[in-house]
Amino acid sequence: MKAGGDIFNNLFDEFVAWSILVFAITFIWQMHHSLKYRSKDGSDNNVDELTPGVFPKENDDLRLELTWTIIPFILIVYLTYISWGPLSEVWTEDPEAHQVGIHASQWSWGFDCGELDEDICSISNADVEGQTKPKISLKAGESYTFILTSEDVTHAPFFVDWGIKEDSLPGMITKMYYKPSVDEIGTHLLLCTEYCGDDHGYMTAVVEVHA
Ligand SMILES: [Cu+2]
Repeated sequence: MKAGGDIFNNLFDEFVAWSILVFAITFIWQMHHSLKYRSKDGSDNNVDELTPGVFPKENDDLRLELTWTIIPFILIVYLTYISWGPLSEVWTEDPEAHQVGIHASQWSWGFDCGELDEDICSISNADVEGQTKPKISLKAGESYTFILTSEDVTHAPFFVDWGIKEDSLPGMITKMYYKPSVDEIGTHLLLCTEYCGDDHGYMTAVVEVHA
């Protein structure tokens, strides 16, 4: 299963596409020129008459310098702009959202459905690779605000299939927002993505989305 919801996967793909293009323009072009224009045996190896320690002012080209400053700048501004979009998937707070507590401690997760209806939020256990782990059931199409707390050190719940995570900090409340869709009906894994000690790797839980 690919990690991250569609919106995050698309963003990732776009970053990879731009990275390949920038890599091709810079490294491959540079490598090609380094090989093509190197001096041959027996030829004059200082055709540009360069003097060590002296900047070759006559080779200066302001237009070229502006081009390689402005174009990458525009690209960076653009990539920053498109990165903002998905943040609202994680941090927008829907006033209608149901509040669900996720409490972290070394090395387990605890869920708190409060006074919510069984259908909206319920807690049970699930088997994850032979170990009993907590399971929370949520309803597709409902909005949830997860209230994150930690008992001891910094943890970070990561909803692997949805691509969202946030730090859980001792002495501080952080929040995460999500509205599971009908396409996400099924079981999903919740992991800890902030190293928190010996059993960090086993700090898992199951999130079930039902119709
Ligand atoms: Cu951890």
